Amino acid sequence: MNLVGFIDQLDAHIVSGWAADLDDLHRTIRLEVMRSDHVLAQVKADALRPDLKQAGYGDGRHAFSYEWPTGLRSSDLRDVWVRIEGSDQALIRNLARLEGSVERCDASMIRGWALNAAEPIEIREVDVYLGAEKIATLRAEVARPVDIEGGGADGHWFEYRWEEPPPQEALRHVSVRHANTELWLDYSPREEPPYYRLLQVPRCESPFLEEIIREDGIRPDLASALRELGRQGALTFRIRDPHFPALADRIVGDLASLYDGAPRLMDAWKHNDAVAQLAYLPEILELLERLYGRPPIPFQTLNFPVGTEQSVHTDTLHFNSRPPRFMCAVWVAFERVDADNGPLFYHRGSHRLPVLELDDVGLLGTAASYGQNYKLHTRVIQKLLDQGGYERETLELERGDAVIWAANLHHGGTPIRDRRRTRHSQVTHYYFEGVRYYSPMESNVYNNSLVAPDRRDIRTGEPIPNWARFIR
Ligand SMILES: O=C(O)CCC(=O)C(=O)O
Ligand SMILES: [Fe+2]
Repeated sequence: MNLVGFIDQLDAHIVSGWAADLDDLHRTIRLEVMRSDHVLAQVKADALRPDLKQAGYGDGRHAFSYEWPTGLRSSDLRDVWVRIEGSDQALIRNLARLEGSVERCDASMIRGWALNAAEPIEIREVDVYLGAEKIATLRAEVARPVDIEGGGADGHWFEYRWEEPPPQEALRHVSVRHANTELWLDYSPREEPPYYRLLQVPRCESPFLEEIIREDGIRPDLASALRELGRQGALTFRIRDPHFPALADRIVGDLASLYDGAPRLMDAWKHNDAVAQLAYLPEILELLERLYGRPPIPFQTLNFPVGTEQSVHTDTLHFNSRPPRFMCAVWVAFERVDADNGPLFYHRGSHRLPVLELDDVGLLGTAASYGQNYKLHTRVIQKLLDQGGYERETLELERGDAVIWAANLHHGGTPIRDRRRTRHSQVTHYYFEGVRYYSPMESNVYNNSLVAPDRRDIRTGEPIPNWARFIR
């Protein structure tokens, strides 16, 4: 869901406005008119507004209005808000000019200011997050702290003091938004963040990796894993979890009768617990968080009984994000993979090539052109690789070996030489917290259409929040 819309009018007689889901403009949004915590009315945003149609919001049927049956005192109006039914996501006032900034975030406190510049007497609330968890809601209503000169607005400051000092690492996962909106506050502390934290790329892919390793005091073994993944685009490791052998056997056994001749089974995690457990094995999640600098979210699985013989491709064409490249695959061997049963191949360092989405190669995504688009895209990336410099590597692995590959790594499956051989394996795809994810095969960034199917967190089955936050 990618909400747009506003409250255009709110007075003693009426509340009205519009709301639409940019990801699905045919959808009708159901809203609740609220006073503080009480639902006053339920309304549908489905009335026609020609200006919305003209502006490209589908058929323009996205307006709502609600007249107070008995009128409303103006003193009550400040407690009125409108939210998406059953959620805490609110529409903001069209007049609102919400501003704010986090000015300090360290081991003693988080401090900043927030206001509605269109109505400066209004007191705004902010939600403070640590990663995906909301840790506080604060009123931005205190005077400017004495030690801050200039900047910010007097009387609109908030302050959060930690009960216990958080680990240094956690401070980078703090973010603050205007309460109940998707408007995140800028982060402009008095001390500017260093340049290597401004760049919103996975830690392992940062061109400033050496600075990060030095400044964060990263341990040598993690540092060499980061360098390896950063340079090659792939990293192999051994799964140590004592439950792995039993899980692998269960997966192979449980799925055996389900392939029915198909070369792969998509999203078996939905009905098979062992597949799901492998996707969120703690050691995999921990490693990915260290390598990417954000917590991973497993969202898709593929199980293979035999080699895929898939031609060279990049997973960024299927799953990308803003900021980009916050997606990766972890491929796990359930049995030995050698030259005969179709090992994976990849091109060393090819993840550093530009991410090419459909529009980059002059194509637009529609269901009808899927196969043709895929073919043309493949032809371009194949030619880029042919220009050389990206040595082809084949991954021969033992049971229990795993490989992480970067979102834009150019890879595939080699031909099977011995058709009697199986190649039981599972790949899990991960997004990372606080990114806007989408499927480039169905999207068009120039048209502001980032389309993502319903993506669920394999750990919970819940939809994965789809908005971006900066992490510094
Ligand atoms: O397992 C293979 O041979 C390739 C799998 C792959 O490329 C993928 O799942 O994205
Ligand atoms: Fe792939």
